[in-house]
Amino acid sequence: MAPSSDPQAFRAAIKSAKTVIILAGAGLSAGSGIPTYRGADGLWIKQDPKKLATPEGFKADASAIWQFYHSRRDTCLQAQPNAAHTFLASLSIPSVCERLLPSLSDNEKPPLFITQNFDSLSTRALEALHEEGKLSDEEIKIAKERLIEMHGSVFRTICTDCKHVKFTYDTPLCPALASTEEEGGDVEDVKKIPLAELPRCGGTSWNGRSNRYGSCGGLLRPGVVWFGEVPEGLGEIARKLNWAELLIVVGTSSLVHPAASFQKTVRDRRGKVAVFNLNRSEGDDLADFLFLGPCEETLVDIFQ
Ligand code: BV8
Ligand code: ZN
Repeated sequence: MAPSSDPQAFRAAIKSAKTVIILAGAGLSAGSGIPTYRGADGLWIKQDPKKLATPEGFKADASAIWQFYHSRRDTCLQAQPNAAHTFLASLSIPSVCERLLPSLSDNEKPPLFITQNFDSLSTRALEALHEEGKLSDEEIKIAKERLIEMHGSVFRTICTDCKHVKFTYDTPLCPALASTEEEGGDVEDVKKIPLAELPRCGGTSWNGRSNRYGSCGGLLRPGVVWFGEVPEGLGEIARKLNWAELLIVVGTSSLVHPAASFQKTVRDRRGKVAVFNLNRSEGDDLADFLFLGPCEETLVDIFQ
């Protein structure tokens, strides 16, 4: 049966669901000016993910990868959460959650929010509500626990030696990245930064070995999940998908696994799937609901 695009039917499903999970992809942040991956001007159309988004690529050319991620960090830093980020974050406000999702069981509030994006805009949308006093200290703590950035964050670094993980909005992460090429330049023609001048553990370029955790001088890597690496939070995600009565899928081509398999997992257990996308996407003909258009409009309108 073709997916329904009847807002009333969707609202009825939302109001009766005891467990709701949200899964987002790059389309959620498109409205904030962050390029998607596979659209006409997508990142993976212009660049080679094997060179830029794999551990092997990092071993082969850490300088090119750091320049690629440095420019993406800056793009994400300059971006602002859009209406869809803010709407999804507002589901963590108890009164909003109660009004829109009245059947959610207590331990399912707010709904689990899985994002494939590493731009941290969903985190920043929560922080904005907290600054506005719409989320208490306790509520934002719970909301952040219910947000799984399954592909990591571009604002995290991981030391390749001592494994220290650091979260920072600082930019550039080292002097050598300050004058890097603008995003979109071909990887081949970026300058070659010596390994010693790339981001190092403890923030200083390293001249002597030290085994101090967090300042060992080791080479840092971007804290994102590359192809061939295991995404984060899969244990909790698998447990929750088993019981999900409704999976809301926002702005993903549903081509990257394991996230691409979540729709089938929910449907196989008789849960419902609602897809919000600008265009048709993989598997959406099997969805129960399909709302085409920019999610920063469709997602917000449907709940009015
Ligand atoms: C793993 C970080 C083993 C780096 C990313 C099974 C079958 C086939 C392949 C595999 C498989 N299992 C594993 C694989 C290999 C691989 C994979 O899936 N390859 C695919 C591409 C063939 N997967 C992996 O390697 C994963 N690891 O499997 O480990 C394992 C797993 C489990 C347990 C044990 C071992 C790791 C995947 C993570 C890779 N890292 N990013 C970087 O990006 O720099 S992936 C990258 O793709 C991003 O994270 C992105 O979020 C993600 C998914 O892409 P989308 O978000 O969907 O973006 P896209 O551009 O494709 O689509 C955007 C959509 O938005 C479009 O539909 C568009 O229409 C829509 N849109 C646009 N504007 C709007 C909109 N919608 C609404 N409103 C708008 N305004
Ligand atoms: Zn270290």
